[in-house]
Amino acid sequence: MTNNEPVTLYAYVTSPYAMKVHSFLLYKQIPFQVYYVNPTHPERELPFGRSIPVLKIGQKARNDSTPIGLWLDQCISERPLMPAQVAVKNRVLTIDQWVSEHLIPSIFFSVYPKFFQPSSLRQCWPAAMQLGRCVAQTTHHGFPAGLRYLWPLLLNRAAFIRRLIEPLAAKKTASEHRKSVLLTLENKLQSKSFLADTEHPTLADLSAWSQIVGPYQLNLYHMDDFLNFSNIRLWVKRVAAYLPADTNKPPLVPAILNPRELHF
Ligand SMILES: N[C@@H](CCC(=O)N[C@@H](CS)C(=O)NCC(=O)O)C(=O)O
Repeated sequence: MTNNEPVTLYAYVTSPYAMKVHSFLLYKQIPFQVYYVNPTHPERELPFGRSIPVLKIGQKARNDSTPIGLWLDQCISERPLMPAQVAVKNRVLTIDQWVSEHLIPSIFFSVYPKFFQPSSLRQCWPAAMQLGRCVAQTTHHGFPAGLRYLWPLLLNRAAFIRRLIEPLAAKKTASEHRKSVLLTLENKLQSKSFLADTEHPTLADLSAWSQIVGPYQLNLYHMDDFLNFSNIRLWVKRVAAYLPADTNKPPLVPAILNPRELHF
């Protein structure tokens, strides 16, 4: 990568996978911009495909969050996301897989409106409405009026969310699942500064960190629940110290959405 090649992350402000890549870019400390795509027709604005995130560096573009992280290390060797040692690298990839299979689904599960379970709607409805508001306020070319109010319905119909949630919903409620995932994360951090027991954050920390901090900063209902876990709370601040944002490095959640500060 040459110094003057523009770097653009194509994202939805609410996409967990885009948040992963956003935190990789902050860690790398390279200038970049975020383009918030219109979710009704992502293919019209993305460099290719219709899945978020896409990262474009110069004229090259890639999708899929973890492969994007590996590609970033190939393009920019400073501040590596992946450690050099094979055993540590494998630990990082195993934790990243846990993020994809457990932590990210726990977020979708918590905000997924189940119209035939009124009790679950108390939590899901405010979160789903808040997600709609956040997307409506950030979408690059604006958003069809009124669509944000249909967000709970759109979330309910999204095939990729259904695929993630269906296997979980058969076993536990959303809040049971969320609690057990946070407890696992708390235990993974026992006597460690970073998840793969490294001296600096790795791709594993950034993948998981963005899933704790993103929903919290978006002010999603109940997503401050990690504050009850002391290892997680301290690790959130420890990783945040490596991710300074400035005018060339947009914060994970833009100021227009009044992100919650990490003062705790
Ligand atoms: N494995 C992909 C998953 C990406 C993904 O599912 N993105 C969602 C947005 S949060 C999406 O665009 N889904 C629509 C689709 O895949 O058609 C990654 O890690 O980036």
